[in-house]
Amino acid sequence: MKEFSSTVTKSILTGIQPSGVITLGNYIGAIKQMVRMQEEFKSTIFIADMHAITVPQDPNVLHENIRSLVALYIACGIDPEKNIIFIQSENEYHANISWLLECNTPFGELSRMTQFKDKSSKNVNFYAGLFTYPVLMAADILAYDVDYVPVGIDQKQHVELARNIAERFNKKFGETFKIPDVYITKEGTKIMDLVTPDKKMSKSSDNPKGVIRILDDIEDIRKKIMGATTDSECVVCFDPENKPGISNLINICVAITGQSIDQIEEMFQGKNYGEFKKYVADVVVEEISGIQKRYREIINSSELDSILDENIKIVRDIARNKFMMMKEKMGLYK
Ligand code: ATP
Ligand code: LTN
Repeated sequence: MKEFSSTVTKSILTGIQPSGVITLGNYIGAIKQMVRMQEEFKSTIFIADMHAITVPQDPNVLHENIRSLVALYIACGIDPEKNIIFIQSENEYHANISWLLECNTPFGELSRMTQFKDKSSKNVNFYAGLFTYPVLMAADILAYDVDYVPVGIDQKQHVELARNIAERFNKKFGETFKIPDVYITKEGTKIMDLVTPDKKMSKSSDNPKGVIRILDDIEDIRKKIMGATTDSECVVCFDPENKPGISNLINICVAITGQSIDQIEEMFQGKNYGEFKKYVADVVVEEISGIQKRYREIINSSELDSILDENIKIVRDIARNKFMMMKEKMGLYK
């Protein structure tokens, strides 16, 4: 059993889809934040592989990505001693809970999910799972009675849905779930695509030049940053509306170095964009090189398997209890 320090009382849970190698955006917006929070919270972090199959995946690539993501979590600083790390599909109770919740989720409420509207508009041949996916996300969260769900702003609506589902269920069937709060990363940490800085940097993007993946070749990372879209002004100042490219690079620096926006603007007063980009590339490359080195040490180790084997037992028990409780309250046979 994981030993948490006695001062740690509140809990957090988050998941990332293994829909590709994680990006600098996922690292800054989600993982780095979990690393910070692991000192203060009972932390659970999982690989949302059942969410990844809501859009078509190549089975071999998906399989690789799942293990790789576990190793990346650890390489990025998620401490297996302080976190329960597991793979969602290894705990079948998530899907079981999700079905019971689906039968208590109004169709209209799901139709309002903006991520569904976005993703379904890109492809006419989408599947039912893409529509019901936020309910599975609610199940992931509600199974564990967590206090906070740290996610980027794009996931806020889904956590709010989980709260609504839990409140409605509690009212209808009696107290069953803790109502979780969304924990949003700081405003500045939404990392944008380097080529089209009005779009968020995303794992599943089809423009490789705009996206930095944590396992990219180090020289390619440098090139991508040096080639990032900027503007014609040549002034390093934070203005997301009029200077989205430069503001995005400033955000990246702030997140990695811990400097303030003012400090960065001051450092580059009177300097050109080439010098600024070189600095950004240096800090990013230094951070990512360390992660890649740790990743190579972990990816094939048996330690990874032991961690997963130990953790799945813990989370299956917790989720199973919640499922049995729900079954009983809903009048299902048990
Ligand atoms: P996909 O392209 O498959 O939708 P994604 O890159 O958007 O993937 P998710 O798996 O949806 O990433 O998100 C994992 C976590 O990373 C979430 O908490 C999300 O809010 C956060 N995140 C994703 N992209 C960014 C970004 N560009 N900046 C900051 N946080 C991000
Ligand atoms: N839907 C999220 C990943 C995710 C998640 C969760 C995050 C699945 N289940 C539960 C927090 C809590 C995404 O696409 N980023």
